[in-house]
Amino acid sequence: MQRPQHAPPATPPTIKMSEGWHCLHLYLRVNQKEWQQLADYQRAEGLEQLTQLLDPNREGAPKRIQTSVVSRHEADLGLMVLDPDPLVINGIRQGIRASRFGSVLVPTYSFVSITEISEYVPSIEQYAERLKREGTDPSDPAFQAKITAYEQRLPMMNQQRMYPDFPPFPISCFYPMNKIRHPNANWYQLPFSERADLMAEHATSGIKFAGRVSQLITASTGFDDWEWGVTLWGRAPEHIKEIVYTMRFDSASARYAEFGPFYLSYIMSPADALKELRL
Ligand code: 76R
Repeated sequence: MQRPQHAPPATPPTIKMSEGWHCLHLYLRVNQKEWQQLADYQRAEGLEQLTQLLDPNREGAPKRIQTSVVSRHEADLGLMVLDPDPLVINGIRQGIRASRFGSVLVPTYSFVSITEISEYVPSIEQYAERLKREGTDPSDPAFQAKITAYEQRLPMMNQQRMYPDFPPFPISCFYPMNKIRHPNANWYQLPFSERADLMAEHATSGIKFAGRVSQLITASTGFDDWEWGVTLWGRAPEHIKEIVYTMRFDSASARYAEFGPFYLSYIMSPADALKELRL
């Protein structure tokens, strides 16, 4: 039988994506009153359950899970969880709720997103075009050297965007952001070429922080109230302030970006984080 022209593709319905991972940022606050009501043996049990649940090396753990201790008062514990299966991620949230600490660790903020490769990451051809536009002569050996270096870097960079590893940095900063749709500054009405130029300026400004800050942009249009989640990891705290401040001057941010709340946190093992929380 002939398929009607607009039939959807014949792939089975699924909650997994064809590529990339689901991501959850989850922030929890200690309810001191609930904790005080637990007997010693219940506290010990809660600690044991949580240490086990959040252990990145346990069997069935999400592909990535990072624990941190949050600075601002809205939360005490921060979790960042990534996995191809959103129910494995949900298992962390439900596992906490169903544990002895279910009413002790109360979620106060969360952010749902997915990994992606931005449409503004230049292909090799676009990169070559940009070099030419910026005045590098294709007959100059430096031109070919840059192309070759980019060809080698791109697959690794794309792998890191879709299936990220956590960098070995002790500070994490998370915030959600949008590109605005204001009558006088509407990102979504700019032609692609203009947006690509603005994002190229943004990338050039960001690259200066290599080695001090590592970033992961996860997409949340349709998944959460903001369009992206920005996760930054810093080698030291001052780099976080500096990158966010500096990048506000990029035209893409200065004119078009708006930001939500910032959650700064200190990365620790689950056991150390729970100890820091005095649980
Ligand atoms: O990934 C890459 O390196 C390619 C270039 C690049 C893209 C496509 C890039 C580089 N970013 C890209 C996309 Mn970014 N980024 C932010 C923020 O605080 C702000 O002003 C905004 C929050 C920071 C701090 C940051 C850092 N970037 C994006 C997008 C998606 C746009 C889309 O797809 O529509 C957003 C929302 C966004 C926001 N960016 C870099 C950085 C840094 C540090 C870099 C350089 C990374 C490097 O070392 O290569």
